[in-house]
Amino acid sequence: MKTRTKTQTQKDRARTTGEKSAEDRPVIVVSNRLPVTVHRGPKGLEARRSPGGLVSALEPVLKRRGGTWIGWPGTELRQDETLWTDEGPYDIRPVRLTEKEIAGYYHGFSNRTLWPLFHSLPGQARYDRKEWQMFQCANEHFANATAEVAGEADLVWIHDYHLMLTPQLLAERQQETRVAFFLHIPFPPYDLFRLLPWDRELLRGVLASDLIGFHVAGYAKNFLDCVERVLGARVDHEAMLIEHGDRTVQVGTFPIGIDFEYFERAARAAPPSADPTERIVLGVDRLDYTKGIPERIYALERLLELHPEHREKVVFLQIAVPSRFQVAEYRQLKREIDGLIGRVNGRFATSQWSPIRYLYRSLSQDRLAGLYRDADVALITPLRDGMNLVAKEFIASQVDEPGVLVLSRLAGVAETMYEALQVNPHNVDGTAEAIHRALTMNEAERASRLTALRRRERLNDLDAWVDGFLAAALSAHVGLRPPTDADFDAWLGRFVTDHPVALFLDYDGTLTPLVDHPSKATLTPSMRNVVHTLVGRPDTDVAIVSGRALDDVAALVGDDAIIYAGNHGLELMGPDLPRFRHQDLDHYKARTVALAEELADLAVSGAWTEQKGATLTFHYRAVDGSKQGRLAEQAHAIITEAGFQARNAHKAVEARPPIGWDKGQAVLHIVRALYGPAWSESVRVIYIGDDQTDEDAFRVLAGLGITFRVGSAEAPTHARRRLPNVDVVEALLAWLAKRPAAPTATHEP
Ligand code: ADQ
Repeated sequence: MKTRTKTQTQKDRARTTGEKSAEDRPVIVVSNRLPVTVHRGPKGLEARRSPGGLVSALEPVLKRRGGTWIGWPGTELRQDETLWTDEGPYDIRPVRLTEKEIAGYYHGFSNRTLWPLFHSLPGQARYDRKEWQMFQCANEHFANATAEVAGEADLVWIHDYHLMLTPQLLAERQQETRVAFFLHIPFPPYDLFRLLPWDRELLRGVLASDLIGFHVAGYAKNFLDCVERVLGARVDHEAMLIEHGDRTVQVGTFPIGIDFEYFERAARAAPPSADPTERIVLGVDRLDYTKGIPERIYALERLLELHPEHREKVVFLQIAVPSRFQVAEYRQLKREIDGLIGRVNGRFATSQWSPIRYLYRSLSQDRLAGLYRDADVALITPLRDGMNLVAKEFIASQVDEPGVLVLSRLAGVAETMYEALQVNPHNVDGTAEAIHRALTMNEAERASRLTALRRRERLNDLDAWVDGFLAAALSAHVGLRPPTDADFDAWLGRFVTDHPVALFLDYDGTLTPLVDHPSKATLTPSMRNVVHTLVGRPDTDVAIVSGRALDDVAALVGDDAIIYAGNHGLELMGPDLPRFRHQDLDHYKARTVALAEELADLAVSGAWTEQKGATLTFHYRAVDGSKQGRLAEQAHAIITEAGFQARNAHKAVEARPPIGWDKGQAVLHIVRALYGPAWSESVRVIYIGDDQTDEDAFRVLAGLGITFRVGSAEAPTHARRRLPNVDVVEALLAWLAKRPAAPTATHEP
C-alpha cells in the first residue's frame, strides 16, 4: 500500500487547485465510519462504500473542499497495515480500534444504548458500565487521531452520537481549533434522556464544541432543555446559546439536504426499472427497527383487506440494505420481516402476482434513482428518524409521471415536507388509507404536491446544508448576555423567600480572581462592599471557607461579623460559633514541617510551598508550562508518601491530613452548631466555590442547599449550577444583598 504524508498531499493539492477561499478551505471530518468499509477477504483488505445517510451526505463535501476524514475503517487493522492515503481529493486517517473496543463502543454503547434511547425506544436500550467504558476509550482514540492533524484546518467537524465525548477529549489535547458537532439522529426529550446513567458526562462531552447542530428545532429544543435541567447550565432558548462554565456554546438547526441534481440526473439517465403495467409502492431503508418496516407490511396487508381492488395490480417493493448484523436485535428483526413477508405473500399471492417483493441488499445510487423514478408511491414510515434522506432522494428522482410520498410524521424530514401525505406509522389503518389515497390521487394534486416538494429540496440541497453549517461554525462567536436579576430570581427566588440565609463563600477564585501569588489576591472595593452589606443583614450569616490558614483569610477579609473556616475547615471561628480546632491539628502541624522540607527539593523555577499549619499547598502556577505536569506528579508522590492526602487545586497540589475532615464537614459543623440539628428547616444554605476542594461541600449539600461552581467547565462538578466568573459571583451577591427582608436567623443558645 502506498503512503504519503498529509503535508505532501496538501501541498500537491494546493499547487494544482490554487488557493481556496474561506468557504472552500479544507475541513477535518471525524465520524465513526470512513466513507469506505474495509473487509478482510481472501486477497487481503478490500474496501467497499459504507452504507447509510451520513456517508451519502459528507463524501461530496470532502470531495469538493479537500481535507481529512478520520474514522474507523470497519475492521481491526494490524499494526503493519495502513490505508491508502494519496488517492482521491482528500486524506483518510483510520482510527485503529480492537475487536473488543468495537464490541463495547460500537455494537454495544452506540447501537444498543444511545441509538434506541435517542430514537425514543427506551425499551430496547440497555445500560452496561463496561460498554460505557469502551465508549470512553474509543472516543479517546478518535480524539488522539484528530489532535494529530487538528492544527492543519480551521475547523474540526465531528459527527454523530458515537462521538459525543470526542469534543471534550479533543479540547483536553488541543484547544486552538474550532470544533463543531452535528447530530444526525434525534435528540430525545428530557424525560427519556435522563434514563441514561451517564447523562451528565455525555452532555459535558459534546458541550466542548463551539457549535452543536441538529436537523430540526424539536431536537435542539430537547437538547437545550436537557442541558438546562441536567447540568443546571444557563440557557438562552431564543438565541440557542448555552453558558458552559466560562464559555458560550451555540446551538443551531441545520436540516440536511441531498445532492438534488445528482439524483435528478441519475433518474433521467436510468433505464426502466419495472414493468410499466405494475403499480409500485416503494420502501428503501437500512434494515433497522427504527425504520418501521414490519409496521409498513401490516399497513400493506390492511390495504389489501380494505381495498381489494389493488390486488394483482400493486406491488410493494421493499429494498433493505443489511446493517449492524452483529447486534442481536437486528438479526431478530431480519427474521421477523422475512416471516411477515412470507405470511402476507402466502395469504394474497396468485399464480401471476405476489404483493411484496423484497431485496435484501445494497444498490448503487444510480439504480436507486431509477427505482425512485418509477415508483408510484414511496412509503417512508420510520417510527423515528433524525431526518431520512430516502424521502428526499425519492423527490429529487421524480422526473417522470408524478408519484406520491407517504411519510411518517415521526421522521425529522416531516417537519419541512408539508405536502407529503403524513401518517402515524403506528396507526395501521391510517397508513393503509394513506397508501390508498396516494394510489388513487389525481394527476393535478400529485403534480401540485410534488412541484412544491421539489422546489424546496432543490433549494435546500446538500451544498446549502454544508455552507450554512460551516458558515455558522466559522463565524464570530456571540456570548450569552450576562445573567440578570431575573436569572437569580429563577434559581434562588423561591428558595430564599421568607427564610434566613447561610451563605458560604470560598475566597480565592470565588471572591477574587486567581492571581500568580496568594498574597496578591485582595477583594475589590465593590466586592468588599457587597459582602459587607450581606453581613449587615440580620437575616443573613456569611461564612468564608478557605484552604488558607485561618488568620490569613480572616485578615484578608477583615470583618469580625463573619464566620471563618481556615485550612479547609480544620479551624473555625466566628460570632456565636465556639472556636473549633480539629483535634489532630497539632499532630499534623508538626508533620507538615517535615513534608515542606521534602517538597523544597521541587521548589525550583517558580514553584513554592505554602505552609498553613496542618495543611500545605505546593504552588506551581509560575513554572514553565511544559514542566508543570511532571512537577505536579512528583509533588503528588511526595505528599502521598508522607501520609497526607494529595488533592489537585488550581495550578497547585494541596496536602491535607488524612482525617476525614473537609469543607463539607466544616459546613455541616457550622450549620448544626448555629441552627441546631433541624437546620435545613430554619435556614437556606447557599455555597459558592471554584475549587476542587469545594466539591466536598457541594456533595454534602446536594439536596440540602443550592451550590455554585465558578469558572471553566473542564472539571465535572457536584454543584447544582456553574457561574462563569467572579463578576457574576458579585452580581449574585448583590442580588442577595437587596432581596426582601426575611426573618432573622436565630442561633442556638
Ligand atoms: P440513516 O439511518 O442511514 O442515516 P437515511 O437518512 O434514510 O437513514 O439514509 C439512508 C441512506 O442509505 C440513503 O442515502 C439511501 O439512499 C441509502 N440506502 C438505503 N437503502 C439502500 C440500499 N438498499 N442500497 C444502497 N443504499 C441504500 C442517519 C440518520 C438519518 C439522517 C441521516 C443523515 O438516521 O435520520 O437522515 O443519517 O443525517
